[in-house]
Amino acid sequence: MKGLVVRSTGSWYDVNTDEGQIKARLKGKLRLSIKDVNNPVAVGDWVQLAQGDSKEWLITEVVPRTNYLVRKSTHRSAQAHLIASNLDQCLLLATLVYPRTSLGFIDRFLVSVETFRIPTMLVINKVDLLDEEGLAYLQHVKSIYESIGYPTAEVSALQGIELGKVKEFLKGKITLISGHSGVGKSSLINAIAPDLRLRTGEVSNFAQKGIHTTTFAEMFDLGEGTRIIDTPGIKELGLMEVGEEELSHYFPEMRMFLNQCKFHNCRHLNEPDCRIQTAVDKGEIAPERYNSYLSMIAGEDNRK
Ligand SMILES: Nc1nc2c(ncn2[C@@H]2O[C@H](COP(=O)(O)OP(=O)(O)OP(=O)(O)O)[C@@H](O)[C@H]2O)c(=O)[nH]1
Ligand SMILES: [Mg+2]
Ligand SMILES: [Zn+2]
Repeated sequence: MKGLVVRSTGSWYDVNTDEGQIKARLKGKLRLSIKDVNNPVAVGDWVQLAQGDSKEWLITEVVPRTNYLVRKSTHRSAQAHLIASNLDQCLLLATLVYPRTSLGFIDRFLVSVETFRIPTMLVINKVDLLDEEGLAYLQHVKSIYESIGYPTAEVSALQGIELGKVKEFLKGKITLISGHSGVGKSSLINAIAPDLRLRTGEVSNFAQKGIHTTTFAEMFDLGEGTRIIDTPGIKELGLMEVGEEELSHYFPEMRMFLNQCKFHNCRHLNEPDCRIQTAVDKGEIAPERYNSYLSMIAGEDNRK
């Protein structure tokens, strides 16, 4: 029997099958399909199931994935955790305040999705909290990402502001909702599908960070082919398989200039006649984006 994993706790899995939803465990040692990832099965995986000796359901095999996203397990750890797989698209939820999402984090996320060319919308939540200065910065952030092809939306999940654009984006697709803890992922899903009544948590006043209210990824079926995956907040994102020489391919605004540098192996740092550096000087590439590129090359600890 085949099924779709809709929830994973690490020790057991909720799997949707033709015979309804079942709970399953992993069969003995399931081969790890991706190197350096510590969970063999994730939400969104299609799996083969068989019944064990005491009739319990066992996952015996994972159907090859079309794509997946990973995050680092802990600080400086080489190990990574599979977030979800077989996605049609992603919605990155960010906030400019309470908590603040850095552009560096947004850019790391976008590089991750670009490695599989997963269409992604950037949604800025909690716009109700922004003062005049904050709203001006919001417009700046929006224009950076809109100009390089990412659709954006500015919303308030709490006050139900501007959710139409988000609903339209989600329609008929499997969408992963990701972002730091406390940005309002579960709140946004509740605003769109109130019947789900997902648990939401406070943002700590002291650290201005979320408290990891959602602890396991879970896929919800909203009907008519619309499925969304709520996930625990991520602290760090691993760029597992991205080498220095290919990083610029995952910056859409750099792609079109790539064969115009003097050296074909140009890293776009200090090399002479580099079209990317020229583009930054001419304002064709946002300095914020180029800075993110530089810190990813430097491997700096700016993942938060
Ligand atoms: N002011 C304001 N607060 C919001 C908004 N959306 C969510 N919040 C609040 O932000 C806090 C965190 O919301 P959650 O939905 O739990 O955040 P989350 O991203 O799911 O967090 P994790 O599950 O920990 O990853 C809650 O107190 C929400 O009420 C908004 O649009 N405006
Ligand atoms: Mg949550
Ligand atoms: Zn160059």
